[in-house]
Formats: sequence, structure tokens, C-alpha cells
Amino acid sequence: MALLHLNFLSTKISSSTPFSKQVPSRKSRNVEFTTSPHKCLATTQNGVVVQTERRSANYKNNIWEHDHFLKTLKNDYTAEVYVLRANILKDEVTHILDYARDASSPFALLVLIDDIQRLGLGYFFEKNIRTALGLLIEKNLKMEETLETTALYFRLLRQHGFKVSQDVFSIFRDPQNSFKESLDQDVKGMVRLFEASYLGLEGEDILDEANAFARRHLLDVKGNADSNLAELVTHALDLPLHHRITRLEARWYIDAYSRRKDVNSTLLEFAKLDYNMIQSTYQKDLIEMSRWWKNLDVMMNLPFSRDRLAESFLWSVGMTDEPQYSYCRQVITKVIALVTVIDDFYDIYATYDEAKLFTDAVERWDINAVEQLPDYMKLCFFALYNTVNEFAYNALKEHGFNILPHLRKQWVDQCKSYLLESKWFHTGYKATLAEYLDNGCISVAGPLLDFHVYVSMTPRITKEALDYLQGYPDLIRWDSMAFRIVDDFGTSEDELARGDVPKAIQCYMPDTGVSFQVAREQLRHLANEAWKKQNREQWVAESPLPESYVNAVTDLTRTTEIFYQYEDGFGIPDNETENRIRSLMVDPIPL
Ligand code: 0FV
Ligand code: MN
Ligand code: MN
Ligand code: MN
Ligand code: MN
Repeated sequence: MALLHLNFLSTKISSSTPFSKQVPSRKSRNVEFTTSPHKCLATTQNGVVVQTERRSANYKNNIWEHDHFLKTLKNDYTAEVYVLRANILKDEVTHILDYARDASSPFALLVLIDDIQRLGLGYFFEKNIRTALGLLIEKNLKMEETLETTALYFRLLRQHGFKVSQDVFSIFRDPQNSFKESLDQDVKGMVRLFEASYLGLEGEDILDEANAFARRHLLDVKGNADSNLAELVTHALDLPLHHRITRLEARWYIDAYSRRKDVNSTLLEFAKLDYNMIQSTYQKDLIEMSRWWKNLDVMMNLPFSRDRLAESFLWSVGMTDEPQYSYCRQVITKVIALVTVIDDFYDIYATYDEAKLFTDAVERWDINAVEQLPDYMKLCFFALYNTVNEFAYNALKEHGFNILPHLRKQWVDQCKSYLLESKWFHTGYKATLAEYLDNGCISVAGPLLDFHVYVSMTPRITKEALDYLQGYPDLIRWDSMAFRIVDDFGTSEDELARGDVPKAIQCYMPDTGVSFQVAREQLRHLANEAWKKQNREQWVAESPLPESYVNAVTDLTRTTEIFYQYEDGFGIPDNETENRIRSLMVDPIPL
């Protein structure tokens, strides 16, 4: 089942990795893959007790279980006065943007656009922004040749799908073709350059260099700049803007922006208000999802599994954050909550024979198959069957088109990829990196999530697009590649400790004989290459996929970067993930 071809794997992982991320120092890493002692647990099969050797997950409980507010969340920003006020502010910002577009300072316009986007307001002004940027190109105004202006121009144009060459940075390079060291006085420009470098495509060496150059100088400058600027530097180095999800960036940027000397109070008020209004939409979504999950009660027989409803919902917000996509968020939340449980029994609890039975049941897609399953799997299979059929029902009602065969295929692919890992584990097989990633890009559930986003967010589903997606096109492939690598960074240490197949790093080390640290750097490099391939996908004109969808797919990669920014933010959600859920879903911004 070679669905993803990694023809570049052997050639493209270079030994010099100037822009790989720093690995956080951490307690000693166990890179010997000894399987942890199995736990002996009793389960029942149609009421008959059977003893089987099983591993233990040691996942934490659901941290929100006793937080009743998840079911009673309510901020006050749904009232009509707020809607009216928001409409007025929206008109005012439109005027500000029109004015800046017609004025003579490209730099001021670019900064305004960047502020609007980072404050989370970009979705209101998508068309206006594009028009303004298009005019900027057309008018061919003489721009100031500062690093700041050029880098901002480059990034914004690329973000909006305009073709602009990396050669715009040539003027900042000396005759030996490296960036001029004298630029280090320009910290603002350096931050802009750093952020711009992430919009690169494969082979754009000037941008690779720009990234290494800017990172080096920003690391020097950290702590020496004035406090607002230092904050921006730290934020960029922690995770570049291009890898961040809109809502979390908005929450951070609203605070940072409010401390700026040149703050525009209209923009700030609108950003805060809109943030709170979107939060009230999320609250309604989340309440509905919490009720669904509680009623389903699928965790009843699965004490070893992760119970992660709120975290699944955060994932869905990462992929489609605009208020009108509630249905898409519901679908994604349901898929993640269920696939997490399924992943856990394939990974941890099920015997290989049980894993085969579940896979077979999904292939048959026959509710009678529930009879053949061990008791602990029954509710879960039934829930999956009902949930996915309901997605198909909704699509048929909405689009007059039966997507069930495609949905079934996607779930079969998912389960087969889990089954193959289970087989590898139970037979002690050690895959090569290429073999592992070929399967791992599917098992990580990127294609599964991307597929469900398509059927739940596009205004018009076409068979052509469904077939295209299920052929695993580059867009899905590279998205899932970055997802798998970053997931392994965050989770493989614990996975190996509990007993699992060797993950990316552990497949790569014996292949090449490199150290853990080097393997990690090279895989980060590979994930960065996958990002570049995805950047190119924004420009593919012949794809049958709508642009908003292509953005949502990229947002999956961003969500992954966010969840695994500080190790496993999904399996172990009680630190940064908890704060993020509180700030996005619970606490409004004081106006
Ligand atoms: C990954 O779990 C996880 F839970 C994610 C990415 C949320 C979406 C749900 C799934 C893909 C299950 P984990 O690290 O256990 O996944 P693998 O594939 O490594 O077992
Ligand atoms: Mn856009
Ligand atoms: Mn797992
Ligand atoms: Mn797994
Ligand atoms: Mn994992």
C-alpha cells in the first residue's frame, strides 16, 4: 500500500541543517527500544472473561471532567448591542484600509494589513487586502529599500498567493552573496526577514540563508532590545508567525499591540470585541460537543484511552476558526475524539487479532459486525458507524450526493495503517524510515482530518475533488508528513516507554548511524521541507480544491506545530493546552 512516495528522502536530508530548531534539553532520553513490562488485565468477550497480556497507557484523565463550566459556558458577547457596535467598527476599519490604500506610503499600508491580520481580523477584509496588495504591485510605487519594508512586502504578497521572487532580497547582500552583517543594527527588519523566510519554496536558497542569518542575529539580540521589541523577537523565535494559528496569535497580538505607542484605538476595540464574539460561538459549539460526548459515553469501557473532547475541539478551531464553520468544527471534533480512542486501542490495548477484527468490521461497514468484536470495542464501533453515517446523511441532504463510499474508504485506510503498525509491533519488525513514513503519514490521521474538513466546509462537494483527495495529492501528503514528524517529536519518548513501534527518529538512527540529536535536527529539516512543498500548493492553479480549503489544510500543519510546541500537548494537556483552551473558549478579553 505505497500511497506516499518519498523519493526525495535519501537525497534531500542534508547533513547541514542550519535552520533546524533547537531541541529543548530534557531528562535523559531512552533510545534503546525496550518494551515496557506488559500488564495482565482481564477483559470480556461476549460476557466471557479472558486474560490477556496488555500494555498500559498511563495517560492522564480528562482534566475537564469536573469542570462543569464546559457545559454552561457563557460570555455576554452575543447581545445585539455588540453586534451593532462591531458593524460600526468594521465600517471604520474598512475606511482606514481604503485610505491607506490610496495614500502614498506602501510601508504604512503593509504594516496596517499585517496588524489587521495578526489581530485576527483578516477574514473580514480578505478581498480589500488582496485588492490593496494588487494595486501596490500595479502602481509599482518606489518603495523604501529597507529590510523591514521589503520583508513585509514579500511575506504579505506570498501569503495572498501573489508571485514574488526571493530576489527582492538581493539588495541586502554583499558582493560575496551573503547578507550584509551591518544589517544587525536593524532588529525590526531582522524580525520581518525571519518571518518572511518561512514563506519559501524548495530550492530558494536566499530564503534559507535569510532564515539562518536572521535567527543568528535575533538570538544575539534577545534581551538587548527595548521590551516591546524583545517580546516580538522571543515570540518569533519560539514559533514563526507562518506556523501559528490565527486565534492564538490574535489573543497574543491584541495584548502586544495594545502596548504599542502608535496603537489605533478603533482597530484595537474591534479586535477585542470580535475576539469575544467569536469566543461565544466557540462556547456554543463546545457545549454541544460536550453534550454529544457525554451522551455517547463511549469511554465507559475504555479506561486506558485518552478522553480528550475539549482538546479535540481546540484542534478543530486550529483548522477552521472562522465563526461560520461551526459544522466543520463539530465534524472535526467528533472525528478526533473518536479516532484518538481507536488509536489507543490499536496502539496499546488490543491484541493483534482484536485489531484485525476491528479493521474487518470497518471494512464490512455492517452494524452486525459488532457481534464479532470484544466487548470493549463494541460501543466504539457502533459510535463510529453512527457518526460517520450521519456525516454522509448530512452531505446527502445538503449536496444531493452520497459520500458514504468515500468516507468508508478513508476510515478503512486509517484502520489499515493502524493495523500495519500493530503487526510491526507484535512481530518486532523494525521498519526503515521510508517504510515507516509511508504508512505513518496515514496513521497520523492527516488525510482523515483533511478529508472530513473538505466534506464539512466546502459549499459544493464534487466527486472529482473527493477522488482527487483520496489519491493522496501533494497537498495532503506534505501536510501529513510534517504532522507525523512533529507528532513523533512530541510523543515518541512516551510511546516507546509504553511499548510501540520505533517512530521516525528511531527508524532513522539505525538507517544512518547518526546520534539522537542529529536525527532530530534532520527530521526537523525534513518537516521544514514539507512546509515548503505545502507553500507551493497555495499556487497550484489546476487543483479542484477551493482556496479556503487549501488554507484549512495548511492550518492543520499549524495546529500540529502548536500542539507539539512544548512536547505532547494533546496526550498531556494540563499545561499550555489548558491555558490555550481557557483563553480561547473561557475567558473573554476585558474591553
Ligand atoms: C496523536 O496521538 C493525536 F492524538 C493527535 C494528533 C490528535 C488527533 C488524533 C489522532 C491522530 C489519534 P498519538 O501520538 O498517539 O498518534 P500516533 O499515530 O503516534 O499513535
Ligand atoms: Mn488570505
Ligand atoms: Mn497513539
Ligand atoms: Mn498509533
Ligand atoms: Mn504519536
